Amino acid sequence: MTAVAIPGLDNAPTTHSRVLEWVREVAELTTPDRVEWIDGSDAESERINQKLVDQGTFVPLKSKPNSYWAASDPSDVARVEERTFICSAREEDAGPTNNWMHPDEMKAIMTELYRGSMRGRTMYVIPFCMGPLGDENPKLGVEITDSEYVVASMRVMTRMGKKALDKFVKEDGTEREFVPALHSLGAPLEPGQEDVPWPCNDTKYITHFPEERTIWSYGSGYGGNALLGKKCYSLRIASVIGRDEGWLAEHMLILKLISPENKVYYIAAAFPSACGKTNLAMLRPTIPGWRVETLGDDIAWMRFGEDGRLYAVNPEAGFFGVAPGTNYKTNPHAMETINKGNSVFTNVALTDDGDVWWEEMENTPEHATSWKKQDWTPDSDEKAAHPNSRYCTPMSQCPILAPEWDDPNGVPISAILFGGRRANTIPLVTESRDWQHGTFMGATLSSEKTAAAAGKVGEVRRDPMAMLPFIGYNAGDYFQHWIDTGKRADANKLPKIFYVNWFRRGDDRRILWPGFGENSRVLKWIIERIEGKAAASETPIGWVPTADQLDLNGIEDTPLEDIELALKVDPEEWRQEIPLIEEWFDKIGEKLPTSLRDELEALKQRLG
Ligand code: GTP
Ligand code: SPV
Ligand code: MN
Repeated sequence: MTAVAIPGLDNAPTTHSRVLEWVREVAELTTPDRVEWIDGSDAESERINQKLVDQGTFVPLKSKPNSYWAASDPSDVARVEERTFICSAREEDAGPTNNWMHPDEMKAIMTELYRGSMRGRTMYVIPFCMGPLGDENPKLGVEITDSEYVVASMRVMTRMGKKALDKFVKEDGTEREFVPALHSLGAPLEPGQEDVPWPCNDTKYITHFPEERTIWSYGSGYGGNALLGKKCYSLRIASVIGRDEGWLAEHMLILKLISPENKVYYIAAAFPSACGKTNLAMLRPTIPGWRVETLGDDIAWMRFGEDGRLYAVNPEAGFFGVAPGTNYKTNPHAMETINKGNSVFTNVALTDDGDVWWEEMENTPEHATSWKKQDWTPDSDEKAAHPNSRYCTPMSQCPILAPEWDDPNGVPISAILFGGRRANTIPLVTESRDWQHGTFMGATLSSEKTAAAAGKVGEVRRDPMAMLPFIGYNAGDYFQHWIDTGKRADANKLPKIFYVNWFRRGDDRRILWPGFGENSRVLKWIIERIEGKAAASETPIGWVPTADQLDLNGIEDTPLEDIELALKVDPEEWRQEIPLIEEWFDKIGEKLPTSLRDELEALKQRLG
């Protein structure tokens, strides 16, 4: 085969042979006009941001330094679960919850899509590292993309560029493994053709080859579809690696809770997309003396340390947070983080004075440009910001960032929370009886669908461990992996598992629990349960506090009846839940661990 001369292709700042081979292979297939190797420098970032401004993708904000507004194509606003595939060699390894196609068949289809797909564009090669660079075994990747927006976002969300590439070849010359992650917008430009601000393609594929640990993404420029270090690598591929190596890759925030006595506890919590991880991770406690620091808001990798405790690391370096609902009252720390600048805002509204705005933020403007680039006023019928609009901002700017956030050893987890968005049935907080029962809680987690993925919002679906769209293998095997994890440590060293629901509603649809900073009252109860200090009531579903067993001192504007309703365990509602759990377990099929069937039977018995 004759080598094609593509400017930049030969400027590789690495000797890593597989990187060089793969980049050449992709360049020859996608035929970009030029190749750029991303070093992560400030000068490079300025140049790429300027290109995004010139293309009309970015509008610089006047109110925040080095920050930009972007509006996506209205069809490209969220993850596309229907178009997301786990292409394991055997269908049963993808399991009943994933879309599957044979790798050969998928590669044949996608190779034809990629052929010439970068024509007229620049192909960027982004070396990146998920998790601390100081890890003795850093988790490396290379994303190839033809999107400048992806380059700018990966700079915020990951440790990337030269500092990551330096890890690819060890001092003794051996080459480390990395995850090749290929992304194309699928929007080639013919000579003379004018570009659009948000190129993408109606045909979309978000594809994972778990045995090869590779990712191929096509047609979307948005978030979890295109920033391949995030959901594709750190959850779908990492969950497979974790299964094989004995650790967990989870859709969890990591927070540090400091008691009035200065005792430190680390908590990990899994809530489905747009169900409160970022908000809990940056919580400002309303109870005196308690403090929270943040380590991560979306993903946790957890493995056992030498002391037998489970340690968590956040693989990311930025927050890709839901904008609507964020304000100085609900999440002041997120507001302070973004106000320091260096952020990208996608699908929020742009105010006339060059700032961003979204629903429920303070200072509603009299006029703004909506995410659809239309005139917007408070009287408009449409929302100013898309419900899944996002800010992309560096973690390092968070005012309550825990100093140990970049520690390769991670932090020892005392409690794991599972939570969903349920209008009924699920009480504010429930303590599991033990790890197996906690795994049952996670495996049967349910939530109303949100705008974070394309499709109908509001439908209740099972979202096991908040990982339904992110488990890279058979969900039954994943549950077994959780059960096995609990057997690998002393029960007293394992995190205790709790189930929370901030979203229970009264008859008039009002949310019963005030949430946000007030969730610190629930965290306090959880810690005091671990310490053996707080009281709880035994119920058929686990240990649940009554209102007088929670610290409600100084809680404002919330009637006691509402709190009692939020805490209520209604056996009738639970009896209605049982067939839904049975249906779900039937869907998982023969790989469902028998221990989880036993838990279901035991729950039925206790409900009578
Ligand atoms: P992803 O980034 O999609 O994974 O979402 P997330 O889990 O980080 O959710 P996030 O914290 O961004 O919250 C999503 C929405 O839930 C926002 O609109 C919040 O305002 C709302 N929310 C978060 N916490 C609470 C809470 O305690 N109570 C209520 N009522 N709403 C909340
Ligand atoms: C989620 O949907 O859970 C997110 C946003 O955190 S995305 O990066 O699009 O996956
Ligand atoms: Mn998420």
